[in-house]
Amino acid sequence: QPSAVSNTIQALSGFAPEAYGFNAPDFFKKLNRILIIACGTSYYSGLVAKYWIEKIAKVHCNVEIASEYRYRESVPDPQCLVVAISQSGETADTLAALQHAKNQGMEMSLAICNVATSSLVKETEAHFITKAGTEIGVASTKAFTTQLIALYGLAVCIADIKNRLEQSKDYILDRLSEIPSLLKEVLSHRGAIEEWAQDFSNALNSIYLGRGQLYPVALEGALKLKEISYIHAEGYPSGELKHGPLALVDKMLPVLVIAPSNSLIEKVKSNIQEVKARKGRLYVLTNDESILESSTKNFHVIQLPKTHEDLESLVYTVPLQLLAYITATIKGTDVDKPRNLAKSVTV
Ligand code: F1P
Repeated sequence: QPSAVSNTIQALSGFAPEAYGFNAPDFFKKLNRILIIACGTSYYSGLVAKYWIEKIAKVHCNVEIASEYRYRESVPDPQCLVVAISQSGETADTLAALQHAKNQGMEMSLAICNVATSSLVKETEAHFITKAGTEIGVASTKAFTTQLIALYGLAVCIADIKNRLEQSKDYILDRLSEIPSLLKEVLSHRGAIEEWAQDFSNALNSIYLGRGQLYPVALEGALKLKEISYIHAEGYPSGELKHGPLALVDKMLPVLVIAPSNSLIEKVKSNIQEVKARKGRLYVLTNDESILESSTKNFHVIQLPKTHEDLESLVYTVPLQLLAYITATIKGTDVDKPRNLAKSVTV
């Protein structure tokens, strides 16, 4: 992960539009909306990107599941940039959704893809190739984090061209460049994650909670656990807990909470209390001192490094991938080739 992320940061070329294949910054100047289409893990990276594109570039952004979007009518907008995200670039639903967007009059398209020779790259006007290297496993891991880097870079790049950047590009790049070493630090928590994995491997169901851009990270963490360990896991926005999922919480249910000390932390703390009051087994990833202090037998806490709020999705993804990996290893499932799944779904 650290080297794949580092290589992808380098490929951003300091947030230059050329890194995305756009020679003329005019392309970015005139766009007023972004439509992201993708499936599975790539869809979740798109959901994180919506936070960045709207916050940093201040451009409207819709994120659509490609397998749904391809069959419905949307309002054509010639100034909309269609961003298709795919590790393989061969996912049939994503290719069909791209074609569908073009048929509806949306001609500007960008691929965020890991394979330069893929059909998706051929069918888009511009592209950014992520540096995830060869993804051996069927379940995407490095593809997700490198897609996040590409999408964060896109938000910064558009904001810069539209004169909407609140800090200098150099400052933002320095901050982003710290991520690979933070990921190394995250990986050093393997011992604690192994203990969590022992508990998860005995569970039938689990819940993952996150708020803001960490909600899609909760979805992705839950998907990884489902894909490779076959344990049922659902990701929810923490605030949604009281609108239904709270009924599931009892002393048998592991509830994983992504709780960095950011602007939403007080809300997340009250969500943690809601679970605690119902005797749920809590597994909390945080860098908040007061949460660390309250760790008990049924309240497990791992301390992660601090980073800027905008980049927390990168730091909090990797422990979830590691948790899924170790849980699957304990269960003895094939982590590289899970049952019923294909590397790219081409039909
Ligand atoms: C999309 C995807 C993956 C998933 C599995 C099936 O692939 O849903 O996210 O892990 O491998 O395909 P892609 O379009 O990103 O290649």
